[in-house]
Amino acid sequence: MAQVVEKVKDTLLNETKKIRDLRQDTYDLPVTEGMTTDHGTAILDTDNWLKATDGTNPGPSLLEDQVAREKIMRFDHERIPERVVHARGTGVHGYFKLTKAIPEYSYAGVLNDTSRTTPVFVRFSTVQGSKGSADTVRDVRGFAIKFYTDEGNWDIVGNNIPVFFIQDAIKFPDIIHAVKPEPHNEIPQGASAHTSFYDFISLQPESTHMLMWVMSDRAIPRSYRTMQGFGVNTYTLINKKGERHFVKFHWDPELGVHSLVWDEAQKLAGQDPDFHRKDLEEALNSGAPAKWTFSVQVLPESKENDFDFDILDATKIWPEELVPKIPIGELILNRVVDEFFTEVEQVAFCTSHIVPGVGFSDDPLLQGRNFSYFDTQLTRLGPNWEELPINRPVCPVMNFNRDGAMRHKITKGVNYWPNRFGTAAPQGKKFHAEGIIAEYPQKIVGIKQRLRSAKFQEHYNQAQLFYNSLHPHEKDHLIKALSFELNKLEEADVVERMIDRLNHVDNDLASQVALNVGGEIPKALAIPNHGKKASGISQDDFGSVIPTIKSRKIAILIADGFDLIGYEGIKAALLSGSAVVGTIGIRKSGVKSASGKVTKPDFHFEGDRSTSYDAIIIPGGEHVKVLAANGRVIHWIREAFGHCKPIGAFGEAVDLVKAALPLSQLKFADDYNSAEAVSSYGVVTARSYSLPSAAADLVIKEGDT
Ligand code: HDD
Repeated sequence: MAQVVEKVKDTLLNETKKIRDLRQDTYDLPVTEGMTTDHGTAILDTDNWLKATDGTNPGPSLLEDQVAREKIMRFDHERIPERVVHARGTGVHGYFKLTKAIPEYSYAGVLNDTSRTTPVFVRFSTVQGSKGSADTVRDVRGFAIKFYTDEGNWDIVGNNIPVFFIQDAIKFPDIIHAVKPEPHNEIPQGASAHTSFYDFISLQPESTHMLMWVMSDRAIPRSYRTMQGFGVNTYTLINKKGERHFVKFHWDPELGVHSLVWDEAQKLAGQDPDFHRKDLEEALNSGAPAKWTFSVQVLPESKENDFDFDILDATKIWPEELVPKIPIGELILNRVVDEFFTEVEQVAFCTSHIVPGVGFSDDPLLQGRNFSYFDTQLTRLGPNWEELPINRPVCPVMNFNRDGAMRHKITKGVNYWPNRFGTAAPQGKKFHAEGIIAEYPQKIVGIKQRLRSAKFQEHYNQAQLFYNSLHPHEKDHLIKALSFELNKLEEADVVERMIDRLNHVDNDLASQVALNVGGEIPKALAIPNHGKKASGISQDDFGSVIPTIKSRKIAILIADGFDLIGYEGIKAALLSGSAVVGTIGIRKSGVKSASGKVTKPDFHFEGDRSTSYDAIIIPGGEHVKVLAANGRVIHWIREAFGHCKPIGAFGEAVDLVKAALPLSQLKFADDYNSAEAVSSYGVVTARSYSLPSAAADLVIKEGDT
């Protein structure tokens, strides 16, 4: 195992070493001569404030102590404003490999040169919660990627959901004010189940499609590594002939799309608020890079009006049946950060950061975003934020922007253009020399008005498309999620408006929610629910079988008297599949096997929970008597079953598991890869992965009944 991690780390370091070298950063400076102040003078004592003393007893502390004052001052000013949205997140390094050049669409180097390894940085995030909120709340997940390309930084600032709540950026402050904690009591944190959010949504039909996605399992991902990424907005690509195509960007995870179950997500938010952050770190450090396929959907300008929706409307998808996805590259995330604040807190993305060959569209949401990101960094990082190591391009930067707080670069020569030295932007020369058009000469209309096109007025077709495309168990989860959320609202008229809104999607959906939350059961509306479905919406389309146990977290439960050979065999089988194994014992100080050998578990039963694991396995041996008498162990088994997780049992442990679960509902899985399971909690989900063929005598598949 260790050698795998070292090898992986070396490869990764080389691939993204370029960035580090270019930044001449002071990584891991050895503190050989002792500590210094920020201004470089030796610190002789960092434990005692300088005081007036009588040689034995100290008197008052002296203000003149620069060492102490500097240390306290630096501490007092460590925090910068958190992001106004997406405050909670984590980020890692990696690289992008183009697998298919697309010169027919774009002349961008990063989309044409398959020999390149483009370093990237990706930050995943939630939206509503503040910086210290939990990872596993129900929320959209940010998926922001910075490509450090040879032609400049390219930021695709996406989400794990392909559409958005609003069509026009001007509504963004409203939707965020509505979903963030309410101004009178700053409640709730990390949740949308409150009146102001649904008051806004129920008055904003354009949010209906996005609401379906946010109430589906997409909003409680099992891991950042098992969610899709979408650029959401419509951009454009420009080729060397000056032809323009509309484009949408997609990231599909190698592991498939998988979610937690809601009961699990809520518990994890309390038991392990850093669950997703840890999952990503453990996976990358265990030698399991996270991978996505990068695809584009491309539309020639001539087809802009061929659809019953407006392709510039961010509340609509481009169904893959109508505009196929073209896989063109691979994103591999493989290196955790060295320091969270300097890399993750200070990384800054801008939708307006595109590279030549990529362009904007008139998508009104994108147009407004282009202003907002560039503007918001000033509050968090100041005008020279692009000189910070994590934001600095790896290609030459040359312009006459100068000064501003925290300016790092020392630039010789004049600070204006034109000038007597004739210095011009080197990149501009290259493009002009090759006759490449950097800005697309788009024809634009000229009447100043505040309006939206007719197609922007339609809000239900795709919400119905989404709901129709879900599997029964996914619909069940969505109904339960909406029932959970609306149940928390204090004002009946907001509940009624929401039921009416849902009724525009599907009468059965609205009726079940109404029944659960005590609203009026609505009559079916005349609006046609065309029943159309689209691929890429139900999670099962992505293969509910996670193809590997690599980086999956698996718990082995033991107590005194366990079968040592069985235990060691199971552990070796899991580690050989690069799983992350946790041994959970009756005590952490040491558990004795039947043959008398003492094993030190990673956690004791009170110190960790089944929610942190993807499966549990119990070896055989006399220890089952001790386990059977431990209520926490029985809860481990039942909770894992209730969350539809595989439970493996060997020898004597088979009867323990059968006793712990509602036998009448049990059927024993004879294969490990079933796709759907009903658990004793009535939670139905599709989630499975192959357990090692360690020939468990009994495998309870994902809560089989
Ligand atoms: Fe945004 C941050 C994604 C709409 C304004 N947004 C932010 C982040 C992500 C997104 C992933 C976190 C970036 C990071 O990790 O630092 N935002 C989206 C997506 C949207 C979207 C996919 C819809 C398609 N955003 C949106 C609109 C506006 C903003 C309409 C404003 C008009 N977003 C911001 C921001 C943030 C931001 C306020 C806060 C922190 C930051 O920019 O750097 O400018």
